[in-house]
Amino acid sequence: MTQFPSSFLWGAATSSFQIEGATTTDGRGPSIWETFCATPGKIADGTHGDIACDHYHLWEKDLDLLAWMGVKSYRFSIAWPRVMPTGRGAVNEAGLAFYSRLVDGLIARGIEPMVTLYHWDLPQALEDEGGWRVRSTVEAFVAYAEVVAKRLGDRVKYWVTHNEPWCIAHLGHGTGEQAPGEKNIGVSLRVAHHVMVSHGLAVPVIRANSPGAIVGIVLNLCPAHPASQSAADLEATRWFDGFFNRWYLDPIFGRGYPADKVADYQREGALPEGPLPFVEPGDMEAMAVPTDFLGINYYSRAIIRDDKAEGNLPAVVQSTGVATEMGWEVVPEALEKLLIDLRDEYGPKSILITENGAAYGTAPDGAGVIDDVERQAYFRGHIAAVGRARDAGVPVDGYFAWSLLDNFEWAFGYEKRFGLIWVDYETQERIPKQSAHLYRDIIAKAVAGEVAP
Ligand code: IFM
Repeated sequence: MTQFPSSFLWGAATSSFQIEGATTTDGRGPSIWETFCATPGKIADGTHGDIACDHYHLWEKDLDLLAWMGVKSYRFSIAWPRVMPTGRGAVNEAGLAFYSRLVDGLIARGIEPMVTLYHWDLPQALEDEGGWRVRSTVEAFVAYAEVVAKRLGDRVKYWVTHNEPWCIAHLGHGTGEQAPGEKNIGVSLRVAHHVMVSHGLAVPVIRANSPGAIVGIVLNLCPAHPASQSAADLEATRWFDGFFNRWYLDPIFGRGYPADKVADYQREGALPEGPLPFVEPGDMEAMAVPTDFLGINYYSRAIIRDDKAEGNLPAVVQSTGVATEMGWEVVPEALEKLLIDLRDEYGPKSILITENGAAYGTAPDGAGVIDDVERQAYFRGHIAAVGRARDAGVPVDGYFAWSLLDNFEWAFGYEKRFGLIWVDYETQERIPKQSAHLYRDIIAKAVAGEVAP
């Protein structure tokens, strides 16, 4: 039980492709996600984002829901192909005007906008030129960031360059589970590098065009807990932690790429021996650009077991057995530990939990009530964990629930529902779930200076 300060940034988050729909409206160009959705077998339920939550048309209704919940901030992303239909060059005024209206609508409701520049919807035209595999996309991203910052920077203070570089790189180019669907670990490392360099180069451009900007990057982190203290499990944990977390944290905090992981990737054939082929002079400095906050998306932890090690010690860390419909274990304590570990290891000056939430399909009952008890427990537990980390001195300054709305959950299509608000995809009706009522109460209490949750 914690008292959150009145300055604490309570929010909710979404992303453009997951909610907007209107993929061909008002001059928007195609993105890699339309191409991916059109590829048979890629999306579990065979759907696409063409309509999604039709937020492009229903945005005022959605902003009213945010205001009703009492959030102080709304984190949304800009669809690059809406602003620059072919990724570079010509700017689509209608696309920019949409986001300008959205920002004005938020401000009119007393809600602080937080803009994410890249949440995965790369213009297809850039992908056709090599996408994140090639250096020219770094330049294109910086130019795009400048266009958006110039237009919105007078009213937007909070900026996120990229959402979850691990997903962009690994799921998009390593396993191919997400767009553009390539399966090559070596390529995924090159992509990760370009994404992080583009972050570094965009930060000063955003600052130059948005007075007083508060800028950061968002990493999805998955704390790795060894199943036992055996050498094998500890080694496997090192491997996983380097692959998922340190590959991104270390360069951003000025440490360069972790040497143990470079050696792993060289041994495994994903990288050649010698200097990293994709690193150009100045890159490591660019990636380490000082930022104002570190954004963390936390959903679950991983228990790491080397199943192949002969005579391994018995596992002592067991799953809680409680998982969301994504199969992700529910462990709020792991978020608390992650925050403390990050403070001790990297010392970020400010942390924002930019996403945290749970997929459960709880539907309206006969009376139209959606009593999503598991999601309510998830939010209560994780917000309490954030509070404990704050009490322990970790500078966590905000928390954004994922997600405002049920939406297009990438390769899972519409099968997984993360929303505080239920969306009926046939009628586009929105119904606040009981978790939305809970979140509203938590925010109201915290803002009133009472102990929450
Ligand atoms: O829906 C995604 C979001 O786009 C990025 N972070 C994780 C969420 C849940 O999978």
